[in-house]
Amino acid sequence: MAGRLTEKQKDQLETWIGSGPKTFKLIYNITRVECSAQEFHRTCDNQGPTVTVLYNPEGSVYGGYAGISWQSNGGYMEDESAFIFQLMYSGKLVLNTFRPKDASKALRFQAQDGPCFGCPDLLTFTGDVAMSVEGYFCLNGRVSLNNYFKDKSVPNTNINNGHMKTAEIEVYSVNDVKLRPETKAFISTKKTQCTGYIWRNALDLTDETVKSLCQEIREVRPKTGTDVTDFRLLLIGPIGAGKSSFINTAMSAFTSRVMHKAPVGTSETGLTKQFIPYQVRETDGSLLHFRLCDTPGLGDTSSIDAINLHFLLDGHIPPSFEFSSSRHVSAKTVGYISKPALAQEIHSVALVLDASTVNGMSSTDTSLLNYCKRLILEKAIPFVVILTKIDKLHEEIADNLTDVFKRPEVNQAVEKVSEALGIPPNHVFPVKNHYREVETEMSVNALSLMALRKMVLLASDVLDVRTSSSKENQADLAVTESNSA
Ligand SMILES: Nc1nc2c(ncn2[C@@H]2O[C@H](COP(=O)(O)OP(=O)(O)O)[C@@H](O)[C@H]2O)c(=O)[nH]1
Ligand SMILES: [Mg+2]
Repeated sequence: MAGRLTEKQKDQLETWIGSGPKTFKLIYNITRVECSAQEFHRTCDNQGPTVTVLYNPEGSVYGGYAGISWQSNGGYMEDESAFIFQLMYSGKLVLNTFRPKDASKALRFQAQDGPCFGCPDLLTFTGDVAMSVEGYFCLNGRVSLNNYFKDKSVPNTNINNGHMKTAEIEVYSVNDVKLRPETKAFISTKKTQCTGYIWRNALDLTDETVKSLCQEIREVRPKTGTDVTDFRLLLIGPIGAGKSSFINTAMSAFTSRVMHKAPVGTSETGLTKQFIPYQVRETDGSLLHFRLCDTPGLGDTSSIDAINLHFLLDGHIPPSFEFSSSRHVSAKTVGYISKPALAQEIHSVALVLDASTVNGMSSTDTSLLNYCKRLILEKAIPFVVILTKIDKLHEEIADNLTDVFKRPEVNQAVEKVSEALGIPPNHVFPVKNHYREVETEMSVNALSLMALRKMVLLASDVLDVRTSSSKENQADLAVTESNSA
């Protein structure tokens, strides 16, 4: 089950915890379960390290990390690794950690308390707290730094806005990603470089990985009450890069048979002529909560250029729309959606590139791709790169994908794209598509699911921001209207 904590916030917490790659699994939250110390201890005791996160109505996000398991035995526990943190204050990014000044009472284990750090420096709640009619919890805890945690001269009110009214508390269990010994050694020698790249190194391309990635992706869905039923994930890239093949490959991972829904092939003008948002089904027929949007090729002479891309990103283009290289889309184009709903906008984009061609990319290619990237980022849409055809980089990769993250050819292609486009290596996903296989391959599935998971998670983050900002706009509008009435 996905929580409110964004991928970026998890990355930040991982850095603060500071002992390598981590997974975050939501194990308790007060809106789904109840705000009850008994429930908290029932689900969170003996679960190893955890992060507790509070979200208040003003958009402040703060909490605490416990490096050892919660207990209900009534005592204090020393924890050098514990810290209190803030990630947002009143909707703005504010990053702070408050480390113990005396770690001997870093955690308090009272059965009648929710998560409690210090004596108390951060007490979430005691006993049971009911949800108010407005949907908030007026917690009976407090923020009171400078007892057992340093306050770094930050007033408590600059963390919790001076109150404990809270929309949500989440507790995540935090686990080390299991690294193979050679990966650990690699990390310690290259610690500061491309940690995300190494992170992927940690995942074995096995049946188990595929199952858990499928489960993770299945659970990410748009919040109820937003009118959005699925995330729109857009694939763009040069003709023949493997966009349509990637869609088929990602679909295959959920059905365990090779899918051929999106037409694939080589042709100078490209086989895909239309914008098609494909729905993805599982073997039992149930729909997943995203659409993979296929497009014709990107480039000067093909039909998607920066102007058409602009309309596509904003949601003006209807499904099955056929682009033409001789005419740009405009407000007069038949089928043009003049006021796209949030559900029709694009929520994340993958630029698909053929890994075997990245070394020969001309400066014209690079500048067009950079232009598209800037356009996408200007619209605050998250962006990743999918590097297809890695099997073409070396025959050993074609034969065996399991060591893909250790292959220098793959590393070099990732670095090259990361440099050319100015994006971090952990946003570049090497994949091989099913293109000649008749049965699905686990390693192929796993790589495509890693890319898909990132796209879905980024889309989910962006939709949260867009829905909260459109709510704020509506509230502003309501105020303006009532003022002018
Ligand atoms: N070797 C190899 N060929 C691929 C891969 N992905 C796609 N192809 C081939 O590349 C060609 C173009 O693929 P397609 O998906 O139609 O590209 P699109 O124009 O970007 O949609 C097809 O012949 C595919 O079989 C891959 O990962 N490895
Ligand atoms: Mg295509």
